[in-house]
Amino acid sequence: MAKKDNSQNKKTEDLKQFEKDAKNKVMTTNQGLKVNDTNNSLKAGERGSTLLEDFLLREKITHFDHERIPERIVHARGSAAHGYFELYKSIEKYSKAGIFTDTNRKTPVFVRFSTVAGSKGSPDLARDVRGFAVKFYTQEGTWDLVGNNMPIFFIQDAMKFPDLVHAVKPEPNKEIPQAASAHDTFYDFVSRTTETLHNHIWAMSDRAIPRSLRMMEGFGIHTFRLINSEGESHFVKFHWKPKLGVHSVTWDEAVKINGADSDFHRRDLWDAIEAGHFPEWELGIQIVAQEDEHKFDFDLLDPTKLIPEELVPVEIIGKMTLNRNPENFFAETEQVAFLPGHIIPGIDFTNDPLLQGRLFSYRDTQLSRLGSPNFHQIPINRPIVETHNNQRDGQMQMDIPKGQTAYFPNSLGGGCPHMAKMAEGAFNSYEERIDAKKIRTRSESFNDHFSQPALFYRSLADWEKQHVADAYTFELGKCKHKHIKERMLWLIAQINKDLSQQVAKGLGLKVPNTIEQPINQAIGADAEVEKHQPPKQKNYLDKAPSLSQSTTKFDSIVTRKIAVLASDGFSMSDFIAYKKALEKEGAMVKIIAPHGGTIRCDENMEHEVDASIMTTESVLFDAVYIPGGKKSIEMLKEEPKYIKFINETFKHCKAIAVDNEGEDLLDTTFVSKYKNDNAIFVNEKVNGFINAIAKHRNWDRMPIAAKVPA
Ligand code: HDD
Repeated sequence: MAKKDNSQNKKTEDLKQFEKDAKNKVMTTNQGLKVNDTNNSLKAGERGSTLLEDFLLREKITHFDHERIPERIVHARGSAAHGYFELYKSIEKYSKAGIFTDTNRKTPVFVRFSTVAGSKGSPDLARDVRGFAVKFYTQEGTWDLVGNNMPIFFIQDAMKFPDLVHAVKPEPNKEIPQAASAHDTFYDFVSRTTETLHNHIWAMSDRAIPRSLRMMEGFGIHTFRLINSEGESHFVKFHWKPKLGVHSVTWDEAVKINGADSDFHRRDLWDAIEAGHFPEWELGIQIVAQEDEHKFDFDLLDPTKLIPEELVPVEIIGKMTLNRNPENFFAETEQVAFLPGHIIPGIDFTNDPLLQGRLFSYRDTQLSRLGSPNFHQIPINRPIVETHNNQRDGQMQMDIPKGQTAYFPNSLGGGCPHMAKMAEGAFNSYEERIDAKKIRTRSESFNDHFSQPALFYRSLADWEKQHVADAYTFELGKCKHKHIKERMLWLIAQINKDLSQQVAKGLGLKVPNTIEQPINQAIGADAEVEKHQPPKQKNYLDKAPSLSQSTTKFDSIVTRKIAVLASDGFSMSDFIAYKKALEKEGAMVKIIAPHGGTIRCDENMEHEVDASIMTTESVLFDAVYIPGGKKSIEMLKEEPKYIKFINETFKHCKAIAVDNEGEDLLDTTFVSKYKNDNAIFVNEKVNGFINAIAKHRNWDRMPIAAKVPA
């Protein structure tokens, strides 16, 4: 694989003109004045007071005082990267967009991943939805696909977004808890807003604690439209499929990773790109013909519903590669502004009421976050095509629009900028026929809140189901109010009775037979409540295997991190055989020694230590290998943290391989009784170990792993 991709694209070139490099340059003020001392303020005498005259001090301090901008109201914590999108095949029968018809294009993209609830400095492994926002710098203008790593959303109408966010964010009286949904206000809201239950069960699944940002799917969520050159519309759902498959950590790991390396995901993305392991996703589309709008048992405009791939297959049409880290976090990752309203000819909106509200919210929020209607002029937000219009002035105007006129129509400016003809690629909205009453209500077709959470749960593998039960038990266990937990138990029972019983047991409660009405209070006061009760579930599909992570890809160990536990005297021949084979497959091999610096193998060669055992934890690795070497193993046995390291690796169902005396170390751990496990390898060839790492985890081990006291 290529190491670093320095290839240019139009956006990279555009950004270059704004980059600044201080290498070999003299320090100046912002006015270009050369600075001789940036360490001492101007004083009245050596020990005297500082003078107001000190413009150097004032410039430096004033800038510092204003360095922060408001963090995003949601999705504050994020990481981003540059890359490009390539189309495999034209879909001109559906869309006239250049990006969907021209297979010779490499469209530059900037992608920002995020958690939702936590603040900017919150840990990466919170149980949360992940944002997956893609900015396509196309030749027809910028298109933003602002999605998540789950295919549905919590609410059906944008009107409820502030309620949802206020409920999940830290409670307003005490600002607790940070980056966590496990608290009363969230479950008070969820238990009274049954439309949330589908996204909620996804959030209780392993999808909410990804192994890597590079190992999660992305979804546009809403049903959008594709418009072809005949002006015909097809409904579309967008999917991003990661080349590395969809993989997650366990909750116990997530909690520990947050302590060991709260930048785990951010670091992983950065390191992978720096190492030349460029993350890749394929873009897929689900197409529904205009005339099939009403053929489903759910409403295509309801963002709490997905179209199972088993009903409408996902057609793969292209690939996105992320190949460059940002130069500056603030300038790019923090200042990038995504707006679902940024679309291009060939793509259009539907009447999904959540999408419609988003079209307002994102522009509005950038005004307070970035402080000016000129936020589109910030380098990362600039389109790669020229822009001309009569919008003028405002804070931080960066352009210098020339001429006497700033209105249309005009004669003094030669009628410019003139309006684009359709043949020149102008945008026009899909001419949807509308004949309606103005009405504030929720469509009855949005009422079924239980069929899809139940389908999701039915479709999971047993180990995934166990994780969901554990997550509900944990989250509700953190709630203080019994009536909220009981409401939740009753609602979970509508999804699956066994699941609810399991959670109730963990909470020490009983699943109630009824709960006080109305069930869904997230509707207008005069709405007919009966219509919003959990209706009879519709079983339009027994199972949708595509929803389970057990059906993902398990064919690669690229970028997997393997801890090698070793000290002075470790066996070089054991080590080198494993190292070579693992690195050939793209894994990263790291030596974890009792101390930093270097260690010597039994062939008396010096080896760089990647981390001392005191500075690292097993949860930061995917698997463990222990080479032989009597002296090395005796030293490792002296350090109890190695025992913890191995026990935890076993607890988290990861692969472990040992050679020769390495087995003695294994025998001092919990694993000694379980060496016949499918992902434990004692004196075996490396191939089995590699396959076990590619399988991600040995989930069959879960019942035994649960007993590890670590
Ligand atoms: Fe949102 C940010 C995704 C519903 C209002 N949202 C934001 C980001 C993502 C999403 C990925 C971060 C973008 C970035 O990295 O800068 N949001 C979604 C998805 C939704 C959704 C997939 C439903 C399908 N959002 C939604 C609604 C509203 C908002 C219904 C308001 C009515 N979202 C915002 C926001 C944010 C935002 C307050 C905060 C920062 C920003 O926009 O730029 O306007």
